[in-house]
Amino acid sequence: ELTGAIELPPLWALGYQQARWSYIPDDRVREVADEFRSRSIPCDVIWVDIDYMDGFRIFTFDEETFPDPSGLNDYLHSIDIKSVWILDPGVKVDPGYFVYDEGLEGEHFLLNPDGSVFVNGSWPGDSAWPDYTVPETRAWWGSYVPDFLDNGIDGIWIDLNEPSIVFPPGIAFPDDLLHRGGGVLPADTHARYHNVYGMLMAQATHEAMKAARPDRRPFLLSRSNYIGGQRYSAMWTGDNSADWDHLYWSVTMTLNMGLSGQPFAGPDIGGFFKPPSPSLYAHWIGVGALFPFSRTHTVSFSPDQEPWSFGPRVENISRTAIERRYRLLPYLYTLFHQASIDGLPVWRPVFFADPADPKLRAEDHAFLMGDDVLVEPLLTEADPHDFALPSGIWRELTLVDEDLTETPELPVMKIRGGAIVPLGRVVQSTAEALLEPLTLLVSLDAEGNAEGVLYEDAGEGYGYQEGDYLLTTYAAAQDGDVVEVTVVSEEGDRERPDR
Ligand code: NBV
Repeated sequence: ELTGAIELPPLWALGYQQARWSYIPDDRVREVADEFRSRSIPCDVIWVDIDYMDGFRIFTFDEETFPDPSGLNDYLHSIDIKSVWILDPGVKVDPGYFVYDEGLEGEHFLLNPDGSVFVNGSWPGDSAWPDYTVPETRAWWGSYVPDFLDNGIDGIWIDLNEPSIVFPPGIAFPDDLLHRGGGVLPADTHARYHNVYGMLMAQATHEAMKAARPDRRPFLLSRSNYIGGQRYSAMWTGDNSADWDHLYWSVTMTLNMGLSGQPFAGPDIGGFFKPPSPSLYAHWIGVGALFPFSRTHTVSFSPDQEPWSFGPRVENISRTAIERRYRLLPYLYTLFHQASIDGLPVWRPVFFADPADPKLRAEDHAFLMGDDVLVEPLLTEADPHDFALPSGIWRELTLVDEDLTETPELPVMKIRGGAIVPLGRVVQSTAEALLEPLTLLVSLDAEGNAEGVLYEDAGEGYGYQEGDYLLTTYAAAQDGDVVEVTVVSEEGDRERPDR
């Protein structure tokens, strides 16, 4: 309650997403999107990294490689794929470049102790940095967002906002830089504001997205954030590498993010630095498709890192892993809805199942999705982990035609006895009707009862805040050979589909 909860994301942001630094030129973006469709691997989003810009100048497009961003996005939308484009905070020092000129003119940049504009090396070379502590600067930053989005851009990705210096690497912003502040934030040095810089950038971007498109829910991903920043942005776990340790840490980091109030998180699947072996990628996508935020991403000039890049076996594992995610989306969306109301994490440590059981406290390989689905991933190359699992009934769960004896890379998943988990069908993107049909997976407890919740709404926009949603609690009860499933309570004015 002190730090706030996430806003309900658009449904598409819960789909599988594909990135690299960078798909370039624009035709390559189309090609990758087509490839997902022709191989029938579900995908909702392709990401566009820094090379789309003209000389890394933010809010510009390179005329040769990305001459027509709107045309590119129209094409992606025609095959039900959204796009998310990156922005960095550093503004190229370049008289004549509108963002730099207007930033100088409006006194929006961070200052040295002597009052001159602080300049350091970012992607475009010498760069000046917006002082997001100033309300007018946040508004100024936001003033570029509507035109940017008008290119058909669906979501925004903000990077380097620790804030971090690219050239020379390894040095931090000086503590004595001056922030002007404003509103509730007093003028003070960078020592005070360093850790909230990323969140303030996320706030500025989020608010601008919302104002520019009041009928769409903003989807924003930030590398840096702060407690409370979950209100503005999802997060990924930064530049990991293709190591088994990093696969394991991606699970513990995401669990810890959830416990810290940020449920919408996930790693670069497959690892950012270094190419993953086929086996590592297969294990990573196996569990990666279940992360609250699920995206493959890799560094520049690395070998291809798409689900089909590691041969037919890994492609099949990836497809099955991602299909599992899409079947689970109604459940996942219901968990996001819950997180938006009360801040409960989407991924939960296993000890949530039984806080009184001390042997669960150290378990950080297995995890829970919500209360009802337990996941046992293989996160080590050798020496299989000995899972500490909660007592009670946990039944193995099959979502698609996965053959777990043939594909140990796909984590075993279990449903709690006493739970009803809502499932959709396998679709290629969330633009297709997920709940046609709706499946209720019923797992009875020892007394023959079960209960579960489904949240549904338009998947986009704010109609749900005016009642256009349905929150249904289903119950199941066994009577002899028959299990009867009934609606025991409902909330919301959305018309109940005829199913
Ligand atoms: O924009 C390029 C990369 C991006 O791909 C990555 O995800 C970010 O974490 N960005 C960092 C800057 C370069 C880091 C080496």
